[in-house]
Amino acid sequence: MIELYHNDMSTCAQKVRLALAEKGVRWESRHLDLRARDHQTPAYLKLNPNAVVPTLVHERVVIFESTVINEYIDDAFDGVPLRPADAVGRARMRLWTKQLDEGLHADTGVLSTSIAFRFQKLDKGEREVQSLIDNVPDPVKRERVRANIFEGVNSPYFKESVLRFDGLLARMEATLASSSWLAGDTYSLADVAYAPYLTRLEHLRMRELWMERPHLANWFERVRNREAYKVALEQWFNAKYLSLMEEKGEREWPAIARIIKEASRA
Ligand SMILES: N[C@@H](CCC(=O)N[C@@H](CS)C(=O)NCC(=O)O)C(=O)O
Repeated sequence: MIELYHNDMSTCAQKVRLALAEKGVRWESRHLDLRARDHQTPAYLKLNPNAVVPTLVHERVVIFESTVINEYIDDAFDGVPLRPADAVGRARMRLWTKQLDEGLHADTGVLSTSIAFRFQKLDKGEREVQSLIDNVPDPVKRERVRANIFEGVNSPYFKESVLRFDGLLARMEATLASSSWLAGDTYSLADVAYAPYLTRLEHLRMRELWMERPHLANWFERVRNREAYKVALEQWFNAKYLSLMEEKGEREWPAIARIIKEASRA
């Protein structure tokens, strides 16, 4: 049996659902409500001590960390290979997935929380928010989450996260100018990994960031037209999150555009 502990709108969970869908693997859903703090319960912490989704359980073997899970899925199940056949392609693929794990995923959390999700958390009341923050196991992440919830776009993390994303999109554009997919001419776990992050930027009304990046825009269009994207992402979209991100994203876009403009002049 394959069980996935996940959340409908979580980028890392989207990434794993996308790999499962591309491979045609059937799985059972264990959906966690992050607002209800299902991921901080003692039972879930036994599976994933980092108190985050996703976690895959395959025949009682527990695997967490979405990049690791996706490589496991490619190794363990039949279906179309999701890693390039050659060593160079695999190295390129891992350079892309590594960047998410080394900071860009955290940057997504900064943007999403500072712009939109902070309002859902603040609605729960002071005591519940403090408890949510105090139960984040990693102390560095704990302080980042605290700043993003209480300070929003004035959080000291916000500007750098915007600029790191802009830099990422520039690198994607340059790569996609000379290859169809991120790691070469075949769709791979690199494309699987980035599809949810572009989707998040789109939901936060930041799509102007690729208006003048035609290769990236074309890549995103091709990614979104895949059947697996519909099954793994679109079918799980949560209307409440979408409207919150749209409303708050629209409001903050001028500040984001200003950050990027000022950095380009500096
Ligand atoms: N490096 C982890 C990151 C997992 C992660 O940050 N998951 C988020 C959702 S995308 C989460 O569970 N957040 C809840 C929280 O931090 O309280 C992975 O790739 O699996």
